[in-house]
Order: sequence, then structure tokens, then C-alpha cells
Amino acid sequence: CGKKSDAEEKTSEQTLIDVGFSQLGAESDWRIANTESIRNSLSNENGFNLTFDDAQQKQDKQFIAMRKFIQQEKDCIVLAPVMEDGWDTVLQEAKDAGIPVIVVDRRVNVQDTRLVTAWVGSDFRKEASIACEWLKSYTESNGIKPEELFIVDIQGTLGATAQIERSDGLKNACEKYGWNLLEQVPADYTQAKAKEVVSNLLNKYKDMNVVYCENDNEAIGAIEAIEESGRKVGSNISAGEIMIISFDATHSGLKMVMEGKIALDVECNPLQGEEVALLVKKVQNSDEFHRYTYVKERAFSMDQTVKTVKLRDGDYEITTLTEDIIADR
Ligand code: GYE
Repeated sequence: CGKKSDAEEKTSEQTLIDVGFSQLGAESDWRIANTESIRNSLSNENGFNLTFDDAQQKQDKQFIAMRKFIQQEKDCIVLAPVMEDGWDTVLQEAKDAGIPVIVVDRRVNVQDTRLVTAWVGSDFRKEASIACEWLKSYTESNGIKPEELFIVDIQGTLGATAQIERSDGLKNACEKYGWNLLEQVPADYTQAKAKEVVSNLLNKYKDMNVVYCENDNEAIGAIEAIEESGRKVGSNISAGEIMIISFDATHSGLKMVMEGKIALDVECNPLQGEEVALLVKKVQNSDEFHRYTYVKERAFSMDQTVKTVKLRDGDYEITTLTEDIIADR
């Protein structure tokens, strides 16, 4: 093919990239921020024509959306999968139709990893290590013995990467450090479910003193349940307070950190839109791109006892929260 005529050049310039985005749901503040970020970055002004679908936390609905996008011959599909398993068939269908699929946030577990063009998201194992290493240093500094810790894990949606890796990280730390893990219970990343679950756990375990919540909405539900039961949330376990550890660092989560109600909040960055937009363009232009991109994240605490934690790849600094950081979310 020869050089394009001026007219052809103009049309291709004006052509928007047709993208279908299958978002898993709207279960949390994190998710809403993630949707907004992707929608804003994949806007008409930026050269995209985006079709959005909310699957209400149902994988079947994601299959339907994906097949609709394939039928509509989208240029690219962006998929935020609800869980890891079960994607082989539909991803093969996209591949057969020649449509690249960019996976965001959680990952998919497929036999042929080439079915995924690229992935953008967080290192959930690292997030869990930060939380557990912080708890270890904190308790050691305060003379709390490992066997005095009675922990419950309020899990996310079972089978989601963030759940699998945050739950595993805690379980391994409990085994390694000799902490008591009373129970691991799923609450679907929602405030309402977490409140219900924690109310039941409070009745069951009088000695429970740490609630490890796998996201901020769950942490807020847990705080409500604990306060309604007449107990106090806070870092002073020895004085009978129940410590909350959480993930996401959303606006409402960080407000709870500021008030001392969440002891540590490990950030999970939902702002993946710009990276996704860049990737889609690179894929379309057959430019080189990274297949796996991890977004940068921090961990916030108001308690100054632990300033750094030791991770496998070196020291990790805990950020002291300021009003500016909260205002930014
Ligand atoms: O932590 C939670 C959301 O997969 C990282 O899903 C995401 C998690 C996030 O509902 O708030």
C-alpha cells in the first residue's frame, strides 16, 4: 500500500478507537473511582468511543458484555474481571475475532497467557505483606506477644485476585508469626455485608482484637458494627480496643485513619485510566508496550510507632497522613 492521500489521512485522524469496557460492578468507592478514571481517560476528546457495561459482580454478565463487544467488532476490549477463573473460552473468542483484550485491576487465570494482550493493576501480595509486616513491627514495639493477637479476616469477593492474595498473605503471616487467626469470612467488598459479618463475629469471639478488612468499605462496615456493640476501635489493643487494618485508601477510608479508627490503610490505586488509554493506543498502533504494569501505591497510618517495614525487596516507608492527601481523593 502506498502513501495515504490527504483525505484518507484526515479520516483516519478523526476516527475514534472503538473500545468496550466490561467493568465488574459498583461494589465499592474504589470501584467507582476506577470506573470514573477509565471513562475520563477513554473519552471522545482523547480519541476513543467507549461503550461501558456494569456486570453487577456477576461473571455471566461479563461474558454477555464481552460477546456483545466481539459482535460489534470493537477495536479493543478492556476487562476488569470479577474473579480469576473461567475466562479461557470467551478470551479465545476475542482472540479469534482479532480483538485485543486489556485486563485491568484483578487478573485472569488462563491456560494460554497470550489471550491477554496486557494487564494493568496492583501488587496485592505486596499490599498484604505491608499490612502484616506493619502489624508485626507494631505489636513488637508495644510489647504485645504474638499469641495475644486474635485476628479475623473480612475477605473480599471469593476468587478475586485481590481477595486471594490479601487472604493468603494474612494466613501465611499468622502461621509464620504465631498469631491466632480466628476466622476468614467473605463480605463481598461491601459495607453492609461486612457490618453483618462483623456483628456476628463479635458475638462469637469475645477476644477478637484485630479486624483485617480487605477493603475500606468493609472497614467502615466493621467500625459501625464494633461501635454499635459498645466496643472501641483503635490501635491500643492492650486497653481493649479493636484494631482495624484496611486496604484501598479511599477518601472515606483515609478519614477513618485520620480519626484513628483505621490503624493502617494500604493504598490500592484505582486511577488506571491514563495507563489504559496509553496501552490501547500503543496496541492499536502496533507500538511496543509493557505486558504487565503495576501502579504505584503507599500505606498510611497516623501512628508513628512504625515508620518503615521490611519487605523482601527492601525497606518500605509508611506515610503519615495529611489533610492534603485526603483532599486530593
Ligand atoms: O480493593 C475493592 C474493590 O479488586 C483491587 O475491589 C480491587 C478491589 C478493591 O471492590 O475495594
